[in-house]
Formats: sequence, structure tokens, C-alpha cells
Amino acid sequence: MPGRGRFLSIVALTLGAFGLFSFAEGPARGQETRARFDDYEIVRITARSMEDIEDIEKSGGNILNCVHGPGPMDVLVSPNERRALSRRGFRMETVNRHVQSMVDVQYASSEAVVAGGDPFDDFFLAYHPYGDAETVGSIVWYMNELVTRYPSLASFINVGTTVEGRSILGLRITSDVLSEKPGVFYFSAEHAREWVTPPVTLFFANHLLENYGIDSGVTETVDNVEFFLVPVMNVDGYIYTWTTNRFWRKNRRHNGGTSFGVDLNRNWSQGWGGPGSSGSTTSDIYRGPSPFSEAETQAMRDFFIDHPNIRAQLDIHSFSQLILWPFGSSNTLPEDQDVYQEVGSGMRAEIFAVHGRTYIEGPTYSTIYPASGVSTDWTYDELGILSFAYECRDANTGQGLSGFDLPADQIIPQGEEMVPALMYLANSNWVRQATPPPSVAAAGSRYLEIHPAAGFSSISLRITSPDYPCLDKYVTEDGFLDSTPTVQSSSSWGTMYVGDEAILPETTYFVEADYGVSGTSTSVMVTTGKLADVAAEFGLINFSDVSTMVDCFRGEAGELPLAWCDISPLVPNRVVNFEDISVAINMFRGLPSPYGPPCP
Ligand code: 0X9
Ligand code: ZN
Repeated sequence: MPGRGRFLSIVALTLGAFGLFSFAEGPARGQETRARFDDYEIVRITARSMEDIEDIEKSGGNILNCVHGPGPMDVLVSPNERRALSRRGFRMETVNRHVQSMVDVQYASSEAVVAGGDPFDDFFLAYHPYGDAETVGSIVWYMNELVTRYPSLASFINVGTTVEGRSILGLRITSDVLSEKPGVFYFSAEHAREWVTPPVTLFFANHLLENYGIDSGVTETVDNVEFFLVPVMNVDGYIYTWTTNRFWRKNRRHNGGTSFGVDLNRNWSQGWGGPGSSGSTTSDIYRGPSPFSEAETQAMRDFFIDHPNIRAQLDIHSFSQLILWPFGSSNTLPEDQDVYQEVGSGMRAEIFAVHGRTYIEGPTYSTIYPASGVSTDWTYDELGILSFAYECRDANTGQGLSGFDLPADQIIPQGEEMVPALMYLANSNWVRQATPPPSVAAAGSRYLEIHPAAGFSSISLRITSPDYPCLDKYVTEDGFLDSTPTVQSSSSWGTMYVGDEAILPETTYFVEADYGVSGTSTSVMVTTGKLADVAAEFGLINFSDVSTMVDCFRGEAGELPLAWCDISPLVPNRVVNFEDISVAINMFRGLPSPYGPPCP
């Protein structure tokens, strides 16, 4: 099933952050019911094997390291958990006894900023809850401010819906100087507790917007690249870290019993179930019951599929100061290892130049540890997207602080050092020298995806067969399987229109033709309603020509200028092979095709 069409929408901004759900770890009725860590400690344990790591997890200890591999581990433990680990023979050194006060400082900082200064200008002085457009100082409010302040450059995107029904919101940032450009997708907080990561994405968004028209490099990039920025992928989990448990990592799927959560960065399908993931529902690296079982990974997957111009992605995590690339599921180098190495070390140098922080780059498996079902492996392997994951500050040196509790006064330096690296990736040859993808792309042998530009008034699909005029055909907004056609079929030519209203921009429409007859002479064509835009939007098919033909068939534009030609070689098994529709249309246009001589 190809990706589904999506609407730009900020309708679902009510997030139900407080008090709508109940959780295994205790009721979530606002901040007074946040789990407290008064008697907790962070202890350091040296794990000798993966079995040790499993044992630590079984004891209830919450591993805080980025690196889940043999070696020193910082583990958050209650007094009981500490005793359980002791009984299992683990030797521990206490590295932090003040977990609760560390967490309190972070929660409090947001409120202080809202109360004290300008919530927009001071946004990066503190961490912030997810919130909504009306909640001043929240993440969604900040995005809404950016959209309001820079309406010609920034708009909301809604990637999809979480398991608890919230919208995964982000920003699209680009100018309208060009209509076709390569895209990059940067997202953060796939893991809920990695609080420094949403501000990185938002700091970058603000940087692009406030410097457009002022800084020539930013202006040139925003003119030539389409940015999709999602500060919080794991919305439910992130909210849960504010309402209930600061150290929550996974999403909030109910696994049954008292177990919640799937590690979203183990749930993508490439290498799913492999090393560095767990089948145990209580594990922090639980991979879920099946690949893409989770609403959040499905939404992201579909967004990538729906935006074939995306050439690079960055999945921003914390902590350990790393720049990672495929593969995580096996010790195999990617085919484009040279490109990864070049761009990876380029970004490392950009980061270092800002505040002298050292990041280490390399393939995930060999640089940190095996991790299967991670986003980067899927986007690279499946879609050919140049795919990186960052681990932000702090370095993994273990000063006894939780790496997820980076002091808020490091948010700005963290943002500052990331900006040039994120620019570097967007301006890499891989992104910038890409041929703009055609907006009409085959999504499988029986599908054609159409990406209409803004302002189109119709899509029509025409299928004719002299042998069999009663054709089955569907055009839907949301894939066609099991769905009722939303178009009227009219006229003996089988022309269909998607309603009479404007077609929604940014929505993918799927077209299927399944006529089920052995037509000796069969023709398929697709057109959209607004020819000027169409010509600019579609690189592959010259729709002006085709629609002229369609108009002729409708009797609206005089004589048919071209003859129909036989495209039966394109339709093996009586199913239109839409992969070849551009060939078919080239044939109509009199251009050469591998299927024989052009049409007369
Ligand atoms: O284990 C992970 O998922 C990542 N580390 S973290 O501490 N943030 O949990 C590392 C995996 C790297 N991510 C990708 N290669 N996508
Ligand atoms: Zn992470």
C-alpha cells in the first residue's frame, strides 16, 4: 500500500497533555503526580555482556546511556532496584544522589522564562512542554509564532497522528522562488526524554527564518531547498516526560498488562528484529509486535513516501556527541559510504568550529552498537535518502549527571553548533545536485501517484477501450483499497473528476485503473485541471499536450490533434502498468519509447 494522502492541518492542536490518560506508572493528572526520584540514584555499572544489560533491565534499573553495549553504564535505580542489582552480583558506584533536584530544575526553568521575560526571545533559555498554539511558551506555540511571523516562508505540517490521537506537527520552511526543489527532513525527540533535541530543530527553524533576506547563504538555501522540520516525533512520550516520568523513552502504546511503550527507533522495517532490539515489551528497546506497528513510525514512513523530493534526513537524538549513519542492523557499510564519510566528517568539522565540541562520526553498528529497526536504515535502504542520526550533547564522559538532563544553559550553544552542520547537509551535493523528481511517480505497478500543485481544480483519469466501455476506475484521496470511489464516473469516455472543488495541495491522490478486459486498443491518460501550474509542476509529463487531447475527447477543443495509439504492450495481465505511463504519454507525444515506434 503506498503512502496515504495527508492534509495540512492545525485543526488537531488540542493536545490533551494533561489529565486525559491514565498510565501504568501512576495517574497522570498534571505535574503534581509526576513520578518523584527522591531516593533514586544514578549508579555506574560495568556491563560485561549483552546478558548483563538484560539483567540490569530486568532488575528494573533504567539504563541512561546512549550506548547499550558492554562497558560502563549509568543506571537510574530506586533503593529496591539497587538491592536487586546487588543480589545479582553487580558492583555499583554511585555517581549522582540528587536526581530529583536535577529534574526539578529543568521543569521549573520553563515556567520561569514564561513568567519572567519575553517567551519568544527567551525560548531557548529553558526546556518547554509540547503544549498547543494557545499555550504561551510551549513548543507548539513557538511553531505557531514562527508561522505567524514568517507567513511567506513557514507553514505547519501535520505528519500524522500518534497512538493517543495527537497530531505530530512540524514546519515546512521554504520560499516560493522555485516550485521544484529538493527537500530535507530533520526531526527530533523520537525518544521522549532527549529534551535537548526539540530546541535544536526549533533553533534551526528560527535561524532560517530570521536570517532569510539578510544572510545570503541562508537566503540562497531557503530559496533552493524545502525544509521539513519536526521537533517532536514522539509526541505522546514527550508529553509523558512532562506529566509523569522524566526518563521515559518509548511511545505510549499499551502493550497489555502494565507494560507500555515501543521504542520507535527499533520499529522501522529495515532489519527489524535484528541485533540491538528486544522482543520484551518491558525493555526500553522493545521493537514492537511487527515492523511499522506504531502509529508514529507509520506516519513518518508515509510522510517520506509522500514527499519524494526528500533527499536527506536527520534523526536527532541525545546524548554522546555522535554523527551516525547506516547501517545499525548489521556491520555492513552502505553503498554510499564515501558520501556518508565525506558529509559526516564535514558536519563534524562544522560543529567543532563553533564551540570546539568533538563529535565522532561513523556507521551506527560499528560506532556505537548494533541497533535494528532504526529510521536511518529504512530511509536510506528503502528510499535512497542520505540518512544521518545525531547524538547531541553531552559527551559520554559520565560526570554523574544524566545525559538527558543537559543543563538548560547549554541549549543555545547546542543550537549554535548544530546550525552550520544542518546547513552543510542541506547544501551537500547529494541534496543540491539532485535532479528534481517528477511529481508524477509510480508507486507500484498498479498505482500512479499525483501530487497536484496548489490551485488545481480537478484531476481526471480517462480510460478507454473500444472493446469494453464499462470500465472500473477509482480516484480517491486516500488510497483506493476498500474505499468508496469519491468520483463520479461520467460519460462514455469514462472521464472522472475528483469533485468540483479545488484539489487540496500537499495531498497525494492515487489513481488505479483496472479494466479487466482484453482491450486490443487501450488508452490511459491523466490530467490535472490548471494547465499553467501543471506545466511548472510536472517534469515528467507534458500535461498541456495530454489535456489538449482530453479536451478534444470531451469535444471542448475541436479536432483531436493526435491519434490514439495502441499501448497494449504496456498492459500485461490486463492491468495498466503505471510505471510506464510516462512512456505511454511520450508515445502520444510522438517521442521514442522502448515499446516500439512512436505513434503516428
Ligand atoms: O539507540 C538508539 O536508538 C540511539 N541512541 S539513543 O541513546 N538516543 O537511544 C542510537 C541509534 C542511532 N540512530 C539511528 N541510526 N537512526
Ligand atoms: Zn535516542
